[in-house]
Amino acid sequence: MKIKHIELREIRLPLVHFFETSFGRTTTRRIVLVRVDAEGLTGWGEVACGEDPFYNYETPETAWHILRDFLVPWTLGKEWAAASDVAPRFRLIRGHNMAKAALESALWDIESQQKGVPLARLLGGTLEALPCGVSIGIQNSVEELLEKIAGELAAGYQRIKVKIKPGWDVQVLDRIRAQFPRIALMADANSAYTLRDLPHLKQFDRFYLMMVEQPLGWDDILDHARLQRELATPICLDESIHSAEDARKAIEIGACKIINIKLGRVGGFTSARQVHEVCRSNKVPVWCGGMLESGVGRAHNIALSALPGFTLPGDVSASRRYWKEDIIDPEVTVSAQGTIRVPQTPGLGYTPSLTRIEAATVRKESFE
Ligand code: OSB
Ligand code: MG
Repeated sequence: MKIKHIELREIRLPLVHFFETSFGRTTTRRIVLVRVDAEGLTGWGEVACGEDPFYNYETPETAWHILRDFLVPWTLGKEWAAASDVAPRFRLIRGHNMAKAALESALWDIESQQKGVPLARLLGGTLEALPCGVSIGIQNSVEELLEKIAGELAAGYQRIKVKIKPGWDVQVLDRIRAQFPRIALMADANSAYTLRDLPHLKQFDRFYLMMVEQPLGWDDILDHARLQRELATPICLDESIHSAEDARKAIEIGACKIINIKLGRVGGFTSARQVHEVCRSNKVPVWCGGMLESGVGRAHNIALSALPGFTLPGDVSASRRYWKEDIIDPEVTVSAQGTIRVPQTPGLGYTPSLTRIEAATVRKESFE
């Protein structure tokens, strides 16, 4: 495919409900979208980073810079045999995986339309209905959290993930287990603890969680290996895994028993497929994480989640949990059984709404 035109846009989307993690609260998302035109087709991608460099170092500004000054000039006007050919070229840039993934995934979108196959199938996906969980942020009170959990269970979601931090962990999990003794439950700390908290973290074992996600340093695997030896609860790594090599090393030293794959964090579909492969060959289950994506990123996450190693419920849930109105048609819906149907039509299977995207746009830049 020959790339004719690339457009960067920043959109603002207010969340239906604030989302709070151990590193802070988000109320409105700033999302950079990438639109690519090639061969008379249009592909879309989304930069998954947060507004602040707290989950990782990327921000909408750093992504815009890396896209405008490097990734766009490297791809524009060039002929690419396949979307998978850009990843080796992008590897020259250290990090900035979320910027890379946004452009790369737009090319996968185009390739799947060109070939007339669903994106999920082009990637090697086989699942037709995806098991869904939800990620519930820190609330103003435990009562509000318990109410939210009840609501999500009533909607059919198959597992509940709650965000934790020091001061909002053991007591909260105790209350959850008192009310919901048997639900599939997990906790995500987003790097809020250190090995000094070992005696405290050991208490988590009494909640028989499916896993505890990224309890220690955002860039650590060694201390996680030490912690995993002391914990019965499986550790799932999120922040520390950026590539198949990271996954291999983490598995090799016993730093985790489960891996959360995020398309943006690992730099796109080519890398995500490699991480998936390493995990599968080591019998490490994976699931698809989320970054409060708009419909564009959500559609990509759905395609990725169709790969056969995604055996655990992911964080990819219905559009309405995040947005009054999503920017794709149809919006993402979840069945009463807590599943998302993988689209069987060519391309993304969801159409970005130009009117809604335009209405939410605060800046754009075009490259011919
Ligand atoms: O660690 O998985 C995370 C949101 C923002 C940053 C990091 C994380 C999350 C989530 C939300 O857990 C997942 C979602 O609902 O999109
Ligand atoms: Mg996480």
